[in-house]
Amino acid sequence: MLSSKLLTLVLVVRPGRVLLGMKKRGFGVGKWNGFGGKVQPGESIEDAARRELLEESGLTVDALEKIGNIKFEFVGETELLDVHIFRVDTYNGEPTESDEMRPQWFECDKIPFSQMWADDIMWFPLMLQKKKFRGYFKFQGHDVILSHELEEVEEL
Ligand code: 6U4
Repeated sequence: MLSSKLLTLVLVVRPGRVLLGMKKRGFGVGKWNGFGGKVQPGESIEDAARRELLEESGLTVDALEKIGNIKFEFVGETELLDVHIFRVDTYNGEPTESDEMRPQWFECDKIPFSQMWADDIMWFPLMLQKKKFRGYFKFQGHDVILSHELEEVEEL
């Protein structure tokens, strides 16, 4: 039985654009990704998402919309990553580089999927259309997806 670790991932969207961060250290270093990280003990998933967004991008938000939940298995690891994904359309502040992330806006038709986690190209179109989804991805190393499931859902 695999145990699981709760994580958050926040995508900030403006009409026709999405904000991504270049991960400068830690898990996923060298990839463009949303903002997020581990949920701390005693913290709600949504509070963790707000905290990580502020720490990594300098932005604060009122409303976070739950948009997806994906579980990631890495072959050889005993812990699943249970990633709760949020979409944000209204925020306060200006994106600011942190020790962990370098934020940059991308046009929605120029998202740098070749420099992102391999699963992103499958679920970003749903996220951009505000469709909710659940998924499971089994990775071999950090680049190869061995199998996956992805479905649109009404509720998360
Ligand atoms: P800290 O505590 O900051 O040292 P770190 O090892 O850097 O931790 P963290 O907390 O930033 O990792 O969390 C990893 C982030 O990567 C989370 O936002 C979830 C996200 N993530 C993990 N696997 C992913 C995947 N396959 N696709 C994706 N995001 C993923 O789009």
